[in-house]
Amino acid sequence: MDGEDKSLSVKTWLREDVEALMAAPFAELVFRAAELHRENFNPNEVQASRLLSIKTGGCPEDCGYCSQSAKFDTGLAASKLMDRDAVLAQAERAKAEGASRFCMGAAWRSPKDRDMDALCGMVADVKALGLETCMTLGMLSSDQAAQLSDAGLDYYNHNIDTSPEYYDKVISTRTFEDRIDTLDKVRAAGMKVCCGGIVGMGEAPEDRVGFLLALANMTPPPESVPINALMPIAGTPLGDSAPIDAIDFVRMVAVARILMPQSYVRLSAGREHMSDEAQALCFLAGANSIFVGDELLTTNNPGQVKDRALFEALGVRLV
Ligand code: SAM
Ligand code: DTB
Ligand code: SF4
Repeated sequence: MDGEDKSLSVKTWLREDVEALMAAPFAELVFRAAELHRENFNPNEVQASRLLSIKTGGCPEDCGYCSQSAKFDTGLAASKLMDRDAVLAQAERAKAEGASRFCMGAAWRSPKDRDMDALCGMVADVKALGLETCMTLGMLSSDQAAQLSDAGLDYYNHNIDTSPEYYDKVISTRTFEDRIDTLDKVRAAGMKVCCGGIVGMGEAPEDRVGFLLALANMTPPPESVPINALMPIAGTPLGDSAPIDAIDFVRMVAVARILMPQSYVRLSAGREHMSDEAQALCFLAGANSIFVGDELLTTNNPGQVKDRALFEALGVRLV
């Protein structure tokens, strides 16, 4: 694919292109990824997002990795949608701690129409602080997507999670096509797309290829691509999964960077269990976004003290 038109929205990747990248010698792969990274971004800057679970637990879906599904006994207490003021207070704290984007997540299959006014109010409040806004609320109707967009929502996160082929091994209550359908509505409403998935769920190498291929061939590719390493949750079907090898994880990041050179590639869940050296390799291989703070939605994240030390050592500025 080298030397082709750089207008990514029209480029179609072939499965064999992705297979070849996955099989490339590590040094070649990371070098190519780093080259493309610096052609498109400042390699010494990493974008910082902060998550908040605005509605936790009790979810009717059966995503096999998730602490928040009501189908599994994970010991997580369910709670109602947070008040607008409480969300605003958390966004203010996130801003003070250096986040530039605030991502609000709800454990729903879909939002209820009666919740839309409250959700739009939250978007407006967070935006008024000068933060970018992101929400992840499950499947949307076209009307709901338009309402969120009108309220000022910049990004909608909706992950494909894995390859189309492996999807129904992980989730049975909705299909891969349902996810694509919501992503189309998000685009049609004029919002930016945040879409990625999880590695370390027992998927085969060809599923990792199929997952990245599906993302890269979206037209256009997602602006933001979260790559999560599974946080194993006791009580879920995937609670005993073996952790993904660190080198394999870096490969995923590098291939994502090469396939989607203009997208933000986020080193998402799983930093808690990753060494500084593995994270440094991910940033070298083109990761340029993270979640900051002590917690993600329901699990832990390294937090400010550890992250400050890491980014100082790397000479990286969080933006
Ligand atoms: N309910 C909404 C949905 O599923 O779209 C939004 C919230 S859901 C928690 C957002 C994403 O977080 C999932 O699609 C999945 O990729 C990621 N995620 C959830 N649990 C995880 C875990 N234990 N480890 C890694 N990533 C996880
Ligand atoms: C994404 O891809 N990762 C974030 C965000 N999108 C919503 C969520 C990670 C959740 C990790 C498990 C937890 O904290 O419950
Ligand atoms: Fe519900 Fe989202 Fe968790 Fe799936 S990932 S169980 S939809 S909160």
